[in-house]
Amino acid sequence: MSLTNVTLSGNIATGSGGGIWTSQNVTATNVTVAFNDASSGAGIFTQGGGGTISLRNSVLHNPAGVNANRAMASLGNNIDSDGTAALTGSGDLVADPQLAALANYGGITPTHALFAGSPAINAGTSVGAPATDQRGASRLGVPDIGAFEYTVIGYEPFNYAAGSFNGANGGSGWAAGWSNGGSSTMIAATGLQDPLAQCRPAAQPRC
Ligand SMILES: [Ca+2]
Repeated sequence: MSLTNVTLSGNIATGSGGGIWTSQNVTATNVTVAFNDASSGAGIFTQGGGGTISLRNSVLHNPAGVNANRAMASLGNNIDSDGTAALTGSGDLVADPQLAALANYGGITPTHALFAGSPAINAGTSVGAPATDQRGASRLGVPDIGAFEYTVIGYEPFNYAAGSFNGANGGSGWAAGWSNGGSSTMIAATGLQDPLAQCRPAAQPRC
């Protein structure tokens, strides 16, 4: 069985294998297996003598139990939050992936968004990774680990180089300037015109 861009979340098994129970080979690429529960192998349970689980760019985070009941094969760049899958591939991490709640973050199926600062961000491998995430959003730069690609929703602070601009209107003028240094704060000063200037005899005698 092959899984790509799949989230397996919140499943409960009374026995073993909350997220996946298998006795066959499984290859998981950019899969998130999270918050599942079972007495053995809350995330993934592999039947003894069964197949091999091969993980690439995948997240295992099932704090109600253990992520894996036995060691799994790594194709690189996974997060196994409790280390029970005993992954030894390049880029494998034992860390909290910092997953947001399962919800609709776009696309047609729920996903676990990544919080800013998640170690999954830009920590995957591009080798064998899909061009989009589970939602259909493009992978940005280095692929993230798991089924969700981190994207900033809204705006980010931005910097301007320091500068200024000036203009003139009816002789009174206006001026504005801005400063850099980590914010988008704009500082402006306006020189208001004299409202009676055009009514003065020299400019418009009949006003
Ligand atoms: Ca990325």
